[in-house]
Amino acid sequence: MFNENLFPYLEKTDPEIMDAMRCELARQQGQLELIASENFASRAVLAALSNPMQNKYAEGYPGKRYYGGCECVDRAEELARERAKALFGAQHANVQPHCGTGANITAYLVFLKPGDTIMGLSLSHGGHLSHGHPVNFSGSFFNVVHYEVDRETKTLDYDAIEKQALAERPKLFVAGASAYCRVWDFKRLREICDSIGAILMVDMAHFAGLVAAKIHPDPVPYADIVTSTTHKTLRGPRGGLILCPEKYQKEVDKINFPGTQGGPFMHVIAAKAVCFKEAMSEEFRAYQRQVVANAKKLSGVLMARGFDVVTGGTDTHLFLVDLSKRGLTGKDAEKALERAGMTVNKNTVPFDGKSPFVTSGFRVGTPALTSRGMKEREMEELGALMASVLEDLTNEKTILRTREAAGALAKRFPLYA
Ligand code: DSN
Repeated sequence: MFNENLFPYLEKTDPEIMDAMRCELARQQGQLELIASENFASRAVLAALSNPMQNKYAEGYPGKRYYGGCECVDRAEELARERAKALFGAQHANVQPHCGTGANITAYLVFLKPGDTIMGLSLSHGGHLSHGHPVNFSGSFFNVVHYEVDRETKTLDYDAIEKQALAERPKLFVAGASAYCRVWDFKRLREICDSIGAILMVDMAHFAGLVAAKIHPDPVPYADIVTSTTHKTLRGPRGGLILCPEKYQKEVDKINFPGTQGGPFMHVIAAKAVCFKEAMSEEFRAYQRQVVANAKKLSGVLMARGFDVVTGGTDTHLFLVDLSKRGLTGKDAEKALERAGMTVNKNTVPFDGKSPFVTSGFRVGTPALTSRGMKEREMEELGALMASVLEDLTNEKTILRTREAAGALAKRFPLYA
């Protein structure tokens, strides 16, 4: 049937793109990937992404499409929906959003009209652009009130959030973040939302894998709507997901298509189905436990070397290193670490005085390296390498020596080899 090795065709038709792809593969294999939102999908997920369903138009939903010939893709979408529902214990799943922000756009439009008030975590305190930042659609369509973390503990202060919510009375409250490393109290947020008649939306994009493995509080029983991506801790294809109770099913599906999207990416939906199946396994749950254990270990090693980790540790797959006391910027740290074979991203820390292009810190995540099989022992090694670069950021000899050591560590845990 279908030729499983497609690369010779790409090589022949477009050697320049083949070369760029080889370059990226070598980068992923040779570098230590610590970007908290990235991961390495399984070969099964990659295979599903490269399948002929990509050729199929299937506007609509299984059994109710605007095109003929949808019987095979219907099976894939049904499987994806049913698996997502079973994995997260949700009454309804929409697996069509192309990305997390797309899922959020749909979620907002199910409940809100332009000009309504939303309340989301400020970007500089760990929130996400699509939670009301002025440069994003969410910030220009809606009236936005931002909550922040506590100045002292750098964690969420639910009493302060309640006070602010009572004063501002948002129509919708967004929980979730891209750079917050502690768990969320969804029950308390539900109570706050109930007291003002607000919708509770949870964007679990970052910690969805942890929720699936039942090692993070579960938002599904408390939220009116849950959005996610499928490629971060969940380790699937790039894409979005929406979960909701049955009572919102019709509206969610209608706003997603035809409301905000056109034809669904059926090959990506097939790959999402594979991802959800993988996430139901005991192996996946063990993987998620290791992701968190690795993040705790790596942050511990850096703290033992004298680095400030925001909130003094982590409950999840990520943490933030605050360099302000050392007089370093996240921008310089990111550059030096990259040259030393470790990929992180600069990130503002709460109450940061520096711009998002410079920042006083950087974000570290362990999902990708844990997918390569690394455990606490390797986190010790990696923490020592990171610290040696950060302690002497402009020392070329250290950078080159570390680059070699990082490459050797990567080689011991082969990726797609
Ligand atoms: N850009 C993602 C992250 O890095 O957290 C969120 O969309």
